Amino acid sequence: MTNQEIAEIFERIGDMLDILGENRYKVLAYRRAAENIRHLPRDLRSYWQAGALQDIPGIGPAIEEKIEELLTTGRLGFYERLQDQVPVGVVSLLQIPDVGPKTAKLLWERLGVQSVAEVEEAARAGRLRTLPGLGSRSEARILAGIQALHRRSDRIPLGTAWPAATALLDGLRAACSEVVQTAVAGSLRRMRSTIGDIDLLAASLAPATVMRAFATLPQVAEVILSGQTKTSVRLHNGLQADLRVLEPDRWGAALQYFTGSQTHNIHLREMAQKQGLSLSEYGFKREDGSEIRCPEEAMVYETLGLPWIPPELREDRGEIEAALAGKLPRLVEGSDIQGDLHAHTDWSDGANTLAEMAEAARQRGYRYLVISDHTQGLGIARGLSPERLQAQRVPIDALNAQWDDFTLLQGCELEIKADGRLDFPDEVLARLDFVVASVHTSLRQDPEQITARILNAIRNPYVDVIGHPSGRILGQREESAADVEAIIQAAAETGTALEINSTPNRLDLDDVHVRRAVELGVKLAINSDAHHTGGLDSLIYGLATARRGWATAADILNTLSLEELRAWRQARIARATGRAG
Ligand code: DGT
Ligand code: CA
Ligand code: CA
Ligand code: ZN
Repeated sequence: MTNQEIAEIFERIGDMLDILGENRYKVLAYRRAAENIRHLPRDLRSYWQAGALQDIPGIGPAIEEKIEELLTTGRLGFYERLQDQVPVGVVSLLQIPDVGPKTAKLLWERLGVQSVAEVEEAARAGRLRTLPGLGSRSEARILAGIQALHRRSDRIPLGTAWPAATALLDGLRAACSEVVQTAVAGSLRRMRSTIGDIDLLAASLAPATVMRAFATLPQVAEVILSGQTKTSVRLHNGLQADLRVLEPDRWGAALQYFTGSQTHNIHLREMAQKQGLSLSEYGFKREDGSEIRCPEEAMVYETLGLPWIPPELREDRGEIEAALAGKLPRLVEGSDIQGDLHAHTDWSDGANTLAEMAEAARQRGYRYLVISDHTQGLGIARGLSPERLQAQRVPIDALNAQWDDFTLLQGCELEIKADGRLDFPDEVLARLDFVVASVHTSLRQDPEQITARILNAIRNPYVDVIGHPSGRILGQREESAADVEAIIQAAAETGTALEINSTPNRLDLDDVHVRRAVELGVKLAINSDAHHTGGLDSLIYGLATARRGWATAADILNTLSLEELRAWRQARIARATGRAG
């Protein structure tokens, strides 16, 4: 059994217990075990053989016993008994956005439905609205959720694929001395928010040796296809990865070709044809059959009379025209980032202390970190009252006395309440160094209602940034109905910044909205929204999203120095309060 299959069983056990109304902690324990097994770098069996199952976070004696049963017999009695109580089809209803365990149970018990298709049929027949607690609005929402489900593919988040790909290439270089060069290609190199499969390249004069080394890496669960220049494998974590091996003097051409996107490549090929050249993954061919090999990627572009184009822009969204006109943007880079404007601590729902978060930010070379714990309105995240917020100032000041190269700023992640009011009055917000305002509840309101809530926050003089404006969770929750265009326009008027939340399953704003914000001169904040020290590293995904949206350092708020950042807030407040202050 693969890790993926075992993880799925535990995931399903969690869902079944949830539908049966079991204890919350028990449900969470199974989900956590599933999540950790899913992301293991090696075969679960090897942990078991080493007697190290309980070293995996979230695996205690009860779950260890179940893993053993699965690995030795391929079956699990506990799971089979649960299936007698809850049909698998009922569990599948949980895939529908907005259908939780309570609703799934209700639909099953009252209507007897046991599949998404049956729910869809019942909704179309108007039978959902008759159930207690559901109305015609819920019915429409569930129907819309089913539509979204049909559109959804099984693409994986960038934040899952990127570390897996990097580890594979590290492993390959370590395992095989015949490898001259390696690179990530495909949508992953373009840093799309979701990835279909992982594309890897290696340059070598001994392709067969490299392929063999690749196929036997510990992450590999099975070889799907093995050809002369390409090997496709499935990893223990369920992802598919393709490795192509090529001659070093064709490296640039192959890297360019396999980075894509396909539409970008088609556009380049048309340009080549006009010059009497044909372009493929092997390089250029002239009409007389002679070759132009490209050991470097830039040579492909150079041959076509273009400057090198950053991979994040290669979607044929005007980058080739901009390159021809000498108008490619100088995209923001990691080294431009001076600090992070959104992080949580154990004062609300974060895992680490103020001191630990500060030290982690400082180690990453930042000059400042905004502590933005949740406010009281978000009860489930242990949101802070104005009093606790004031108390938090004391340790922050004490920590700041220790450094002269780094500053903790006190902020909050201000709850935008369901009725549109903000969680704190202006005088509390005025005392803070920085304010991120976000919507976390009632995300399914009508477009007018939810847009009005966010616009109200944008117009507050003390709100600096709107956090994760669209509310999407990749693979789980569609964007809210909020009118993002209206939000961007309002932000342009008030000078409020919008967040690019870097949490891998958010990436919100997305690249397309980022580009629109850049067009209208709106400042963007690339924030980690870290809930533990390691979470700070997610910033690379937000940075990539900013780059895919054509953002330069000047478009990004957290490229400012500490002094500039403080001045930026003060100037905005002064302007918004009519220069009274
Ligand atoms: P994905 O995997 O769906 O996230 O998207 P990509 O862009 O990684 O697509 P993939 O994995 O099918 O192929 C990787 C790149 O290789 C793609 O961006 C362009 C290039 N490529 C692969 N097959 C073809 C093809 O048949 N025609 C063209 N023009 N390009 C191809
Ligand atoms: Ca791919
Ligand atoms: Ca591929
Ligand atoms: Zn947050």
